[in-house]
Amino acid sequence: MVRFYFHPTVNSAKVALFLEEAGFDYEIIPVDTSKGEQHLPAFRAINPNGKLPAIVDTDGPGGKEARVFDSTAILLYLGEKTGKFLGSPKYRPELLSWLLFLASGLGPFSGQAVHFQFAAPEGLDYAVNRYRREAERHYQVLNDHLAGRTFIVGDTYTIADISAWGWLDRVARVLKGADDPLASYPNLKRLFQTVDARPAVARARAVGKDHDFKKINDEETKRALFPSNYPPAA
Ligand SMILES: N[C@@H](CCC(=O)N[C@@H](CS)C(=O)NCC(=O)O)C(=O)O
Repeated sequence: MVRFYFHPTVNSAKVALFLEEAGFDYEIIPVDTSKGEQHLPAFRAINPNGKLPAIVDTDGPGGKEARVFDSTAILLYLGEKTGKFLGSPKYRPELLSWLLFLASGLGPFSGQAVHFQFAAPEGLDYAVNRYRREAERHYQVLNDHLAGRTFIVGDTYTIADISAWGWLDRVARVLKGADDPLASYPNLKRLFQTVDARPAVARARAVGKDHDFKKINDEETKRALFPSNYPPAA
């Protein structure tokens, strides 16, 4: 059994997709980041970094509970635990490379592009250009790699595709203002459509729908999501 600490955002979505693909028995524990629940001590004991997703595997190594935080760590952990969606061992160097490319490049630059286009004060053109163009550059790298391939690694669906799907699903926010944001990246568009058509995606999208997550972006939300923008309490 896995306890899945969840917020309806990109990185949790990747884990939801894995859990649904693998047919895992899991319990959803909503953590409302707009209310600051990620900063509560009980959650910090699960993820000291105070971000979603995280899991607790009640049957971890040695039969003991184990926490895992960060979406890529969770995908690798659950992939290794189940033996699912890791692809052939002969492609492991490629799997690790593309997973980390997504985790440390495409994902964070996309996230910062969203931040500076939607959340930051107006007029920070340098930052908007920097993050948006770096996001686009990462998209181009992956698009080029996907020429003539169905999936990112080898010839099977893996956790790299699950990870990429999470961000590609939010591309309209990353490439704000584009009518058809993936039009310039036809191989990414094809990958997204291939993954998005899988039955598990519909189930993953339904995860957490019965929980009333806060939707208002008020002062409490800004302080909860961007605490480093505020001076520490005296
Ligand atoms: N590298 C982490 C990033 C996690 C992350 O940034 N999660 C966001 C939601 S997608 C979050 O929890 N934000 C709330 C906050 O930063 O306080 C991962 O892949 O899991």
